[in-house]
Amino acid sequence: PLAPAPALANDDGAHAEVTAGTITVSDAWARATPGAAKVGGAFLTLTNKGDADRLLSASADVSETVELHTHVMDGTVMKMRQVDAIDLPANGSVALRPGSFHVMLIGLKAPLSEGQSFPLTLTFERAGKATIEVTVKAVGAMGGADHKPGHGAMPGMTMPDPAAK
Ligand SMILES: [Cu+2]
Repeated sequence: PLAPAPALANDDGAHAEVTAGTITVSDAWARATPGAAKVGGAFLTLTNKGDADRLLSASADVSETVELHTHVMDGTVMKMRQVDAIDLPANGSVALRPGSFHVMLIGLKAPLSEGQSFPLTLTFERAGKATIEVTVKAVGAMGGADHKPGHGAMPGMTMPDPAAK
């Protein structure tokens, strides 16, 4: 007789990735927020092994509102803008990352602190819903947590050389 297949260790509630239909959601993280900040950003990777789909919305309990945003150049200034949906090409992938598409958490009920995690539910037009656990990483991770432009490296800053005479 056939031995039963070993159970896959993927049902423990702490998924590094989740799937909905043909879509895999992975690498979900958010930036820790300084105490007074009321907005935060969450980022993740969407991989689609089927027909084109669209991410229509996201929801989480950590903030009052959750929006889908992108960054656009307005002249020389990078601004963020809400989008109705994020297109997911057939057999393609889309990265939500700082400076590009992201999930915007507006009206945070409490600061996001490093090491914490929270569930984020994504709704796709075809694939339906997927809930992934978002891990909060350090404040300094890749850019400004409050989406203000100009959070790059400080220009022209040099350290005095203590060995100089
Ligand atoms: Cu935003």
